[in-house]
Amino acid sequence: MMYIIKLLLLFLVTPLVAAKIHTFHFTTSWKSVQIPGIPQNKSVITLNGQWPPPAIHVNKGDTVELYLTNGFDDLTQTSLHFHGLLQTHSNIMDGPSMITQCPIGPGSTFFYNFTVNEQTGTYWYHAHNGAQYGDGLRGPFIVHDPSEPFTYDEERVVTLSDLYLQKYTKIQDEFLSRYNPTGAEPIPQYSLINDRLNDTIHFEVGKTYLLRFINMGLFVSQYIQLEDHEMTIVEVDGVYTKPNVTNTLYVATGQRVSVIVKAKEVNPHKNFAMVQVMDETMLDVVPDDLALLTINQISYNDNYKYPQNPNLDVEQMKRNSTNDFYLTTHKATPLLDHYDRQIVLDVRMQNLGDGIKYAFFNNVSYTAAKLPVLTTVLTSGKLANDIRIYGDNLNAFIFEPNEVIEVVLNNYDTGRHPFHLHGHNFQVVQKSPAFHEDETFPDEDQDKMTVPYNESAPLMKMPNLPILRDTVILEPNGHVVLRFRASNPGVWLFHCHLDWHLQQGLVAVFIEDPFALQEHEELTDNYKDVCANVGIANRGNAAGHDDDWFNLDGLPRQPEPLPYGFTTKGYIAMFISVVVALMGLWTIADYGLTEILQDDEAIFLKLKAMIDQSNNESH
Ligand SMILES: [Cu+2]
Repeated sequence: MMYIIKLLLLFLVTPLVAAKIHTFHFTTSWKSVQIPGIPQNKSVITLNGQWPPPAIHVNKGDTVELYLTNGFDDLTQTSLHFHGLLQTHSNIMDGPSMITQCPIGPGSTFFYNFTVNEQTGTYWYHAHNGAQYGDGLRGPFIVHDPSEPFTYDEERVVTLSDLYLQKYTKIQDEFLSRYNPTGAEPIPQYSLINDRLNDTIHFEVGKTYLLRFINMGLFVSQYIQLEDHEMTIVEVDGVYTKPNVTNTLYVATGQRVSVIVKAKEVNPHKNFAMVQVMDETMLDVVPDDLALLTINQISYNDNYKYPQNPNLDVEQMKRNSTNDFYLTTHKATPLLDHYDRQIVLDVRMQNLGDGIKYAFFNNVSYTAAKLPVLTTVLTSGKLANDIRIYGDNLNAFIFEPNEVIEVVLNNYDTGRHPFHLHGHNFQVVQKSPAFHEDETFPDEDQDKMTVPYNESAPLMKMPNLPILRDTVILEPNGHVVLRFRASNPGVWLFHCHLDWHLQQGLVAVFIEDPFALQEHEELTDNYKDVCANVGIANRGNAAGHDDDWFNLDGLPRQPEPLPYGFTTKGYIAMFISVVVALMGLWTIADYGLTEILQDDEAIFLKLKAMIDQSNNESH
């Protein structure tokens, strides 16, 4: 009898918790829009003619079926990544172009079909094809949880981003140009919040709110502070944390932070400022007309006055922002107390022989192969765990099943880099502060200034309960150490989420348990059609060969190094002196000037002659 009752109960309960399927049919197109608060028009990528793209809300365990059709009329290619989702047994749905799929060409449709399984919390989706998401193809992806370890009355999604008025391809071309030899990152024109210049968040007296902050920007980290309201961090990157009270958040591109905020218990008879501040240390120059700080409104009543700048001490605010290294997860996840495999990645920025500044892990600047890496894994049979078939320009690493991986990142660069791993949350087991942040010194001194990880004398005590997340900041001239278990077969990208650096090649490819991946996944007809549409083969090694898997003739490679005897500093000094001599002026961040220069082939030819001559002399 008991059994029958149980069965009946099960029958009654099951439909209530049944996973839902969320189906989307999206077609991309360009459209010039007026973003609220921004005086200029901006050409953005719309989905079905709409911008901004919709926030996707699902429940734990739900399935997403998303048909993305390339409707661009200008040969723009695309692809979509669901940032933070582990895609267990659905690596093929992860999205990065030339890693787990071909770019979707005009007229072609890629079918993204996956289940979110056990994950909950705050995620986002974005184009993963060049710096394309900067033109607006990105949106929140929220996984609701019936049993969250905290309570609140209402939630608000708050997206932060930086806005460039020019089209991403134009900025990308000028950035990766011999006329930008210092690799100065393009400076955005505006900060956005919820896809407008300023936003109002409505609070009601006595209520409690969950604010989900997502930095969907291309480049700049953002500080957030609420006037006269306390924030309690309860989630980072889809991982619940022990409650942590703070008054300042620091959110790097790719990162998410959710906080609980209690509204005032009695009517305050005023509204409050929510201050958003760009991390200006990331900018090579701060143009006069760039507003680093914007004031948003926590409104109790729209008839109250719009809040003024509460005159924050911005420097103090920066010092007070929460260091995620000291957060702990809500569900105790003990330290992975050893590693089976250590991967040390030294981050450097250097010019190659074409005069362009590239980014490197251990002197390799990721250069996309001829085929998506997943195609090579799934068509190479027993050779899939032979690193040679992937070529030597991907920064590819193959992981054995379930080994504990330790990734050490040493920053031989003065920049701040938000590193993101697909397919995993990693434990942050070391996170150094910045070193020599306020000093300027030549590239040649990087080795002296950088403090790499020293395993025999770690800077911090190994945390017993380390924070888990999917995007972590690597501080200037410092280091971070990350650990995770290779228990999710797939091809997973590891890259800087400062998207300009991704374009410069700051990328590694982790090929995790390739034989298990072959068992679980196969190239679908849709996958192959999308590749065929853009002329990419569906079988072969990194150079596209499938007759001899070790033949890498024609492998796309990074350019040759600068000529012998040429330091980066020497090259840039010479470049600048030539340009100054020819043009009479030079501003590294002046892309208007760059445009004029790019037409002037004569300058480059003269430079090249000087390099060649100098090269001959030095041999
Ligand atoms: Cu970076």
